[in-house]
Amino acid sequence: MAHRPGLSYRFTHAITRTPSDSVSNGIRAIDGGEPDAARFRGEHDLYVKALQQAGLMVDVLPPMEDFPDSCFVEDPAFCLPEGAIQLRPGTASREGEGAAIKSALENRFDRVIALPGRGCVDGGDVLMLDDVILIGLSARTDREGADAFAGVLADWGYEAKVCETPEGVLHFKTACSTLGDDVILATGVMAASGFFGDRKTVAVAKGEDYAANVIRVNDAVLVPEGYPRTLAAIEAAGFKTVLLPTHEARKIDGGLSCLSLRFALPGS
Ligand code: CIR
Repeated sequence: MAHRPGLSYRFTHAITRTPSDSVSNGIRAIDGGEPDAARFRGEHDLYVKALQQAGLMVDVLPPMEDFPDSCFVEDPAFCLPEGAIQLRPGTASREGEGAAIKSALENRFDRVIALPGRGCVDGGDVLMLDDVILIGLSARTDREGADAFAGVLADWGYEAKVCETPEGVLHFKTACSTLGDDVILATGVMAASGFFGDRKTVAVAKGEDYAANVIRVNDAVLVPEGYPRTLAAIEAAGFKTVLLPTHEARKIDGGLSCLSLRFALPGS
């Protein structure tokens, strides 16, 4: 696909969803205690403000008690300037989140389609770069889903590559992020994977793997607070940073990218 400078970080809009009270029952690999819903909503408010300060118009959707993980809106959809794709998250308690976010997508996009077939894709497994979209196979994203998704992207003029998310990593983007302009932030395992070709990588500091999930939004990189060595590495690479608390999201394996869908609408 043609190189589209800024595709991966120049955005005009975002969609988020306020954490529900049921977020305390969100899925987690290791039980490190329940997130507190009120505190989570406080952290979420700061997150929305940071997106607004970075220049985005943010749609904040109401909480959905039936879906404890529904504040992680990145997983049930994927957005491009041409339209949005309603995905099928690959775990039973989240399957309905795709249908639940459809009307919010339709408010912003003329073209909204559902992932064809029966396969599953979680948006957390999709890393959009400026010249390729990487799709990580994982416990949530299967081959059928990844191939169907790559087919839709090809129809829309985008090249996708399917990769194997390293063992023990929830989502592809749990272990890497784009900082924009061909610079990738990655854990040691991810950096060694070969997925990024000759792009420059900034290393996540040892013992700070959680900090691999950051988001570049226009001129700023939003970084979780509490990971000073990774923060210093990002700044040393020349990026302006904004720190955000993600203590409650972390308890249920969530990070900064998971909490929003970010996109650029033509003409805005
Ligand atoms: C889950 O396991 O689905 C949620 N507790 C966390 C989702 C994190 N989403 C993401 O990395 N994109």
